[in-house]
Amino acid sequence: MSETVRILGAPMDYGADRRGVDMGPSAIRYAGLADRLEDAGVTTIDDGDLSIPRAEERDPDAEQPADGHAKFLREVEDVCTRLGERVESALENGEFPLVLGGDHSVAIGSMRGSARDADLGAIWFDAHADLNTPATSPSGNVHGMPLAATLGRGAFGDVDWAHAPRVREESIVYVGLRSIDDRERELVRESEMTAFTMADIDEYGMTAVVEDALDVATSGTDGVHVSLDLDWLDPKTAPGVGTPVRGGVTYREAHAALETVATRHGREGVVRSMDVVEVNPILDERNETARLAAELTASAFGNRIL
Ligand code: 6HN
Ligand code: MN
Ligand code: MN
Ligand code: MN
Repeated sequence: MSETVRILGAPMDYGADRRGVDMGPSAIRYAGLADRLEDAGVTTIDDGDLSIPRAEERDPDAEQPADGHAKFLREVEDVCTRLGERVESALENGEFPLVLGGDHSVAIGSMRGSARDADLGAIWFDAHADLNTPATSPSGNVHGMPLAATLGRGAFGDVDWAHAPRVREESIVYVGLRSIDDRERELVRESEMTAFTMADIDEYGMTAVVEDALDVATSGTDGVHVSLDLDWLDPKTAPGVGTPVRGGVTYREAHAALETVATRHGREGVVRSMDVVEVNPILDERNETARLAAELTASAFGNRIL
């Protein structure tokens, strides 16, 4: 029986400074996501997009934590609560929830929904650590905070919807880290998370790194969430992102990584949920980044040459 993937669009841009990521879901669909997934042998159902008020209609500072700054916190809360429910019901139906962002704060909702009935590990394919709390964030942008939210750190400890108690630090693995804020560096070092930086990929090779990442994220968990931030790739390959960082993953390394995920998923069914985030069509060149997002997602389900 083939796997059924439920596509959930979350066109949210509250968490990032550069407008345009709200068009990510459309661009990724237009780039052929469903066809690529069908080529990979899965059945797809498209749930459409969550309806999300425009940022201009809202006050970013309407509700703020006592210490620190997290813009549009109330709006992110609303979207992630609704998204988490959709993720959860897809899993209850025996489907695989695939969330299309939107900025990376959508992952708070994906992970919360996916962890409702399971101990969840996570693989974070990203240039960034996304571990700031409202108190450490240099920008106040929630897309730099989804892991802190998921872990209930700092002010997020008081925010019920944000915390996903069934995600433990030691089950979270970074792959491709290369841009960390000073205070965030301390947080990563002091944490129980595993971090594979770009230097580790240079040294050991992508396939070996992702094999190790999967070992860590599956150990003692019921399944893994894969979070794919397109700024993980080098900006020459994926220009359509709001926070590009040079020295990123190449086209071939990226495919190798997701194919390694697919091999393991095909054998053991270890992946429960996934999100694909931070595609910004306004900054993109001829929808290249969205096309890459569609291709890489299909690779995660085993779209191979032979
Ligand atoms: N992303 N560390 C920076 C911040 O503002 O907290 C950048 C975060 C980027 C987040 O790309 O998902
Ligand atoms: Mn990110
Ligand atoms: Mn990033
Ligand atoms: Mn809590």
